[in-house]
Amino acid sequence: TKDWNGVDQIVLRNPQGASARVSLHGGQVTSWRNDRGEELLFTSSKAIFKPPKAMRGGIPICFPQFGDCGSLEQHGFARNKVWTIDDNPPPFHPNDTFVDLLLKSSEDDLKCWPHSFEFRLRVSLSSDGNLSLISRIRNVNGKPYSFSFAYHTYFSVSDISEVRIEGLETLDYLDNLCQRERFTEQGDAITFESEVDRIYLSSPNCIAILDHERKRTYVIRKEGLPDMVVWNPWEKKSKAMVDLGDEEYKQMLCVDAAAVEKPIILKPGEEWTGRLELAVVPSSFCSDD
Ligand code: TA6
Repeated sequence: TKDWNGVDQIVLRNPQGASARVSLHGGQVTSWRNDRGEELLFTSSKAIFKPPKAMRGGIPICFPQFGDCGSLEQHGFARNKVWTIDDNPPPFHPNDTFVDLLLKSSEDDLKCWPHSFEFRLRVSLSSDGNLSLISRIRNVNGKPYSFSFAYHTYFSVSDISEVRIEGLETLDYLDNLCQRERFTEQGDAITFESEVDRIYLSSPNCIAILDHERKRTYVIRKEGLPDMVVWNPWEKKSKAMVDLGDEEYKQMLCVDAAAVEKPIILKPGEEWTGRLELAVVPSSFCSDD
């Protein structure tokens, strides 16, 4: 199918009826639904489905820069590019439905970021409805280089004031609201009563978002991505954003598996892999930490 801009998008569906939608614009996941058809990712009603910005919602990919601490545009250029279907994909798991996308550095990219890469993204939906994204980034340049990265994931929540995150207690974080000054989180689960924009460092590979009202827990598993970004713009910032409704901050929470504090370094010919796996369960559940 096509997206709102005539750019191709791919719909994945498992036999139980769960689904996911991926746009070639940005390689962005724009929808993930459980087998009851309930949408699990937030998309703004004011989202602008037009380049050169990622649409507000789903899972934009931030590469090769996270944020604006660098020479590139905010969150890098990958989210603004039209990706292609990868016709030479890596091996796969037979029970998953998936799509393989590819982004290679263009002449334009090389002018602002002179490091050739091949970025392979697999988005898959398992038989139990879990969504996974695997990014493989290869240095096809003659010299080493580094990058930062994030799966900027907008979760749909019932009411931001009622949700909490478990798994980030006692960690150090960089506060984007204070020039990335470093603080230490106290012992309690994270709750929300004002704007939050933090990069939690060296976080566990499994954390959970508990949505009490919906009796829903999102379980986030990651590999190769040491940090976890937590963002909610709250009231004032939402009003200043053209592509977010004034009240919509209440229904969204961004929790991004990321590599920000320590950039990923790739030698010539080397490949890096970063995985994200999302599941929804009725209660708190993290088995492998
Ligand atoms: O930490 C998340 C963040 O970098 C915030 O500072 C915030 O502005 C957000 O991402 C969204 O960025 P965007 O460029 O998509 O508007």
